[in-house]
Amino acid sequence: MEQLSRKNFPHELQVGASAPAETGIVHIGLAQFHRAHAAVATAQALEAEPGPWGIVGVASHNHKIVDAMQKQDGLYSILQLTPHGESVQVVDVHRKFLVAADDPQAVIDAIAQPQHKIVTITVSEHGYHKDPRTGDLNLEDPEVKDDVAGNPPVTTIGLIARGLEKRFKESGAPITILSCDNVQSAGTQTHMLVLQFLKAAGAPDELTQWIEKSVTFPNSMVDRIVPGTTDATREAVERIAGFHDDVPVPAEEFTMWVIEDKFAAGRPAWEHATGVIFSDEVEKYEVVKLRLLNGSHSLISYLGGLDGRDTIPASRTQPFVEECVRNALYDEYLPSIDLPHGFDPDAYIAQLFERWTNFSLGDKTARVGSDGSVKLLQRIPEPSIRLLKQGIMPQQMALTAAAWICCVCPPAGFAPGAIADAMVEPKRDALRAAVEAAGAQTTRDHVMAIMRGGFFPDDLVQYDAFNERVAELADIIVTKGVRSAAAEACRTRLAKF
Ligand code: CS2
Repeated sequence: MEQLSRKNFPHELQVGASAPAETGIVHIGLAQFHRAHAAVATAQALEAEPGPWGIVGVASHNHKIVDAMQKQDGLYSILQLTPHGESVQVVDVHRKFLVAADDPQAVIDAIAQPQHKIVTITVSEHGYHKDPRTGDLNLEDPEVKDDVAGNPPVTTIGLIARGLEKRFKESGAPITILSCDNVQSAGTQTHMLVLQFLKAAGAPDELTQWIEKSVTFPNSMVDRIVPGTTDATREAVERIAGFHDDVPVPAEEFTMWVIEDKFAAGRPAWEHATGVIFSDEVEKYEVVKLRLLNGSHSLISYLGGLDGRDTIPASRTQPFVEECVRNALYDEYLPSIDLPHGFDPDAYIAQLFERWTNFSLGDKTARVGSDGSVKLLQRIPEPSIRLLKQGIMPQQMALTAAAWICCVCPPAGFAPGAIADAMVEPKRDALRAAVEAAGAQTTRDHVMAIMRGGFFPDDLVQYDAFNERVAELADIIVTKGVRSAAAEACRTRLAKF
């Protein structure tokens, strides 16, 4: 079957308009999420209002997507999977491609070029190199250390800081850095991390003053469930659209992007795109999404992983999982959130359950359960601390932590199964090392070594009762199974400690 390219561009399937040759956006992190989210919104914005908003797509390491998109003249498709059918759309907004690991200088140069007005980022939570205990830039991380020392940067924060440094020296033209990751106050955080990087690197005050004056870091909340591409995705695209695409992106229909309108040098007319809201309450929307959607997603994935459920819908439809998730939502997450004006939490939660029940999308339990060590930091500490302060045990937050530990660093003698084994966890070795260093023999000691091992914020693990509860629930998982641990967490909901 013929491969997708400009020669056979199926215009009837195009979403929005094509970008011009002129690039105005540098995007770092070319994997699934950006291509189903901000890239689509940009195509729709360009249809409503043409502008110089072609995208330079920067992959962090992976050549696969860059090579395929170049072969396809920048085109790729989105396979939208809904309970009422499938459809294919073609996106045409990427005009140049780079791989940061091969040529970091080219990325720095692109950030410095005055024609580029926005840098967007989707590098996932672990791309920010934060210290889990304090939330600051982790200056002990070897990659951060190297970047700060002046080597060609390998971290995203290093690339951005060096790009801004060059821009300041050359043109001083204003620019916007827009993080689109699941990080709370993502813009504010990126701003802080860039400044911490530059301070550690001994940057002059003039540079930081220029950043304060000419660079903006809007917060934004991004939402669309986008599973990984498989052969089945490629086959479905061939069947529906009649072309071969090496790198299609499967996605749900729902899409939402709430953005703070704080752009230093203009932006595409994103307000015309589906699901985009410009708001002054972005941080509230971020918290809503990070806790209600992402936090619950983690719980669904770890309970489901331990229960042998391969997909999110297969897990979420188990009554014991649903009960835990409802308790987590209504007892622990929702009361911790200052809701945006006019926001209807019941309608949002009802819609979440529908989205998690999308069997056609088939989002994998192992995908959502991956990178838990960085994701959970955005999800469970604050709601837990809020209840702990009131003397109430956040049972479902403790269950989330216990199930995560049992999946990715199982206590001796416990085999969590193939789904948990497939979860990618960058801290697997560090977790294991913490357990070994503590000489842990029992499940309790194993869990306590992790809880006290610097993987969670100090503000949370200072509550030893919480650590103990995580250990008790993990012990039940190991001895009696995940369903018993879930039942215990539900039985003791909102109990005082
Ligand atoms: C998921 C997210 O990976 C995860 O933990 O919760 O990728 C989720 O699918 C997206 O944030 C949806 O917008």
